[in-house]
Amino acid sequence: MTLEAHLAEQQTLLASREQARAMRDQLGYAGGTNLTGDQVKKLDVWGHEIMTAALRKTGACAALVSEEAPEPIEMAEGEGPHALVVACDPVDGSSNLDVNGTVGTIFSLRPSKGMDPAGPAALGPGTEQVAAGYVMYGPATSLVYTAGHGTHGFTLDHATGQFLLTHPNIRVPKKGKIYGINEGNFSTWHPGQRAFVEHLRTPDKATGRPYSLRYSGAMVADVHRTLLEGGIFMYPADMRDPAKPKAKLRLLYEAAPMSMVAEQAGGRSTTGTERVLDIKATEYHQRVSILVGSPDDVALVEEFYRR
Ligand code: AFP
Repeated sequence: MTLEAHLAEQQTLLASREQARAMRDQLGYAGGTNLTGDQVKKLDVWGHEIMTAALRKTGACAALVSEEAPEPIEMAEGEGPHALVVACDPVDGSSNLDVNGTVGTIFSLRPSKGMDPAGPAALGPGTEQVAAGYVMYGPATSLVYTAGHGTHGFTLDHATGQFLLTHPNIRVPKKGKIYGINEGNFSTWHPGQRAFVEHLRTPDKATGRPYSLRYSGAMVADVHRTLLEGGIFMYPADMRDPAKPKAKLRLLYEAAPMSMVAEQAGGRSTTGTERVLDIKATEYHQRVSILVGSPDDVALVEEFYRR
């Protein structure tokens, strides 16, 4: 090899290393924590900015409650009906970003009720949502949503840029054989929650046990699987101090929209003792327990909480 050829080869190698580093850093940690104490990734910030700009452009939105902003972002200026308040987790499952795992975007729409400022219209029970859904960025990009008349799934066709209706009227199986939960937190759970998971792990042919465990770290991916295959996804509260249960997932832009999607597909969603959609949000970043999935599996976990 000549010296020139060797130098050219080294330069190409260096350029591709730079490019690779830039791509890797795009997924990396941006520094700081968000309101709910989670590490903020660059894509979280980017997702929030894209969502804000896009909603502003529509003229449909009066305010946005985003995981990445402490207070609602008012957007009543400009033309348009501004009749909706949107709550959104722009990048749900962001701890998956560094390992190229599945993430999603969750959204919830409520009427703005003519309120000015409109942000407070996002508070109240989840039954006030007029539509909800999520986008999942997996091997394919899926959009699943409900406007109160069933839950429907679309898949992005990259060739045309269109979302095609691939899963009309999704129905959650009555009972499943998969559960999803962060079992590392086992010792902090409500006794009924612990007994339920012990139950699912105990072999019994007649009732289809043991269940299999699947957990991705992104609620969007775990709920999506649960909608299609049945079973139950759970993020129960930390009950170390029973007087002060500490939940992790956010009511307005995680639990309420996913509960509406699940219920519209024939599933159920509970905190263990209460229907999630009946819980009145009093704070924008309120947290709540959620156990969501097949109606029979959710009924059974509620029974364990009552025992
Ligand atoms: P982020 O949206 O901050 O990445 O959190 C993801 C999430 O809210 C939800 O999508 C997951 O189910 C859950 O948290 C995972 O939490 P653990 O890492 O505690 O299991």
